[in-house]
Amino acid sequence: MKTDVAIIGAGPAGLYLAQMLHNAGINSVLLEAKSEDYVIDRVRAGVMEQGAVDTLKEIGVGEGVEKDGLVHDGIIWRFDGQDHYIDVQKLTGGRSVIVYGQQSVVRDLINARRKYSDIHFSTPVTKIEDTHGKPKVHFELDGKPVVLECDFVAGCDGFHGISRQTIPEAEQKIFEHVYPYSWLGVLAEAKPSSHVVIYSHHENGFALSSMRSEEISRLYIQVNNDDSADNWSDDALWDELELRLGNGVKDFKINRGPILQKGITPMRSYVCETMRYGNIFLAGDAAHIVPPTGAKGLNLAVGDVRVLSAGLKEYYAEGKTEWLDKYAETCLDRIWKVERFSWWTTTMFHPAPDASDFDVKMQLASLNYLANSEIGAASFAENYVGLPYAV
Ligand code: FAS
Ligand code: PHB
Repeated sequence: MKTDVAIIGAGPAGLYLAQMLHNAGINSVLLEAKSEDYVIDRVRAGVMEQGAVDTLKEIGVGEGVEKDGLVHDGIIWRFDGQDHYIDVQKLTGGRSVIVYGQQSVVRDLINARRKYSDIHFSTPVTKIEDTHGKPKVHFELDGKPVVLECDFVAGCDGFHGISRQTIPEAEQKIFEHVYPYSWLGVLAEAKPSSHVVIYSHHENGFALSSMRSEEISRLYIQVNNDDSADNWSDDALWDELELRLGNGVKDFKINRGPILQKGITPMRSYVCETMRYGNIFLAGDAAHIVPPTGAKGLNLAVGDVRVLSAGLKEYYAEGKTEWLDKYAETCLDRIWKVERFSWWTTTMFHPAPDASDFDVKMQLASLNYLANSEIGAASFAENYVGLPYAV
C-alpha cells in the first residue's frame, strides 16, 4: 500500500490535518487504534479558541460549530468570596472563545473525511521503519499484515502513541512537570448553573463549571493524585461542587442531575522538542501535554497541524522544504507560550496540598491584581482567546 502521508491517530490533530491535506489534493491514509465509538465517546476538551473554530470553517467543516457552538465573551473568576467577570471580548478587541466539545469536533471531522476517504478504525500502527527514507508503517487490516509506504508520517497519536516512541530516547529532548493534584471531571444531564465558565479558587481546592450544551454540564474539582472517582458519591460530588463554586456567592445553588460520566485527569506539563525525526512529524499531544486549566490541549494541536499542513503543501506544490525544515522551531515558539499560560493559570488557581498560608496569599493576590487591572486582565485574555498562529 502507498500514499503521500500516513496520519497516525484520529484525534483532533490527525483529523484536522487529514482535511487540510485533502483540500490541498494531498493523499493520506488515516489509521486509528480505537473504534469510532471510543473516539467519539471520549469526553475531553470543551473550549475552542476563535482560531481553532475559524480553522474548522476554513477547511469546510464549520457547519456544526456554527449551529451549536456557544460563543462566550467572558468568564467568571471566584475567589476570596468575590465574583469577577473577565470580559475577554472587550479586553481583546472582539475575540471570544466557543464552547463546542471535542466529541462534536471529532464527529464532524470524521463525517467530513468519510466523504472522500476511509478512516481505518481499530487499526493500531505497530511499527514505523525507514524513518529517514520512505517510511514504512506497519499495521493489520482484516487480520492481514499491511505495510504502508509513504513520503511522510504525521504522528498525531497522542501522548501514549507509537510515533514519539519511534524516536530513539537519546534523540528526544523532553521537558516535564507533574502537578501534585488532578481533576475529577463530571459530565451531567443538568442545566449549566452559569451561562459562562466559572473558575473558582476555594480553600478546599479549585472547581470549574462549564457545559457542553444548554442541557449538559461539564464540571471539575481539584483532587489529590491518589484520589479516585469511586471515592465520591454523586451527592458528595454535587455538595462539594456547590460549596467550591458558590465560594461566598449568596444563595448559589448548583443545578443537579444524573451523572453521565466521571473520571480523573492527572495534570502534567510536557514537551518533546524533537517534533521531527527524519520524515516523522509529531503534532498535538504526541509532542506536548498541558494541564487542562487553560483549555489549550485541543487548541495547541490545531496550531501544530496548521504548520505541518503548510509544509506539506509547499513540498508537494513547489518541491521546497522551508516550512518542513523549520517545523519544530516554528511550533515550539507558540507551544512554549501556551505551556507557560497553562502552567500559570494552573498554579494560580490550585492550592497545592503542601501550600503554605503565604503560597495561598500569593495566589489570591495574583487573582486580585489581574481581576482589578485592565492591563493585567488583558494579558490573561489575549492568551485565553488564543495567541496568533505562525501560519
Ligand atoms: P488525541 O489523544 O486526542 O488523539 C490521538 C489518537 O491516536 C487517539 O485516538 C489514539 O487512540 C490514537 N492512537 C494512539 N496510538 C496509536 C497507534 N499506535 N496507532 C493508531 N492510532 C493510535 N484539553 C482541553 O483543552 N480541555 C480539556 O478539558 C481537556 N480534558 C481532557 C481530559 C482527558 C481525560 C484527556 C486525556 C485529555 C484532555 N484534554 C483536554 C486534552 C485533549 O483534549 C488533547 O489535547 C487532544 O485530544 C489532543 O488531540 P490529539 O493530539 O489529536 O491527541
Ligand atoms: C471544559 O469545558 O471541559 C473546560 C472549560 C474550560 C477550561 C477547561 C475545560 O478551562
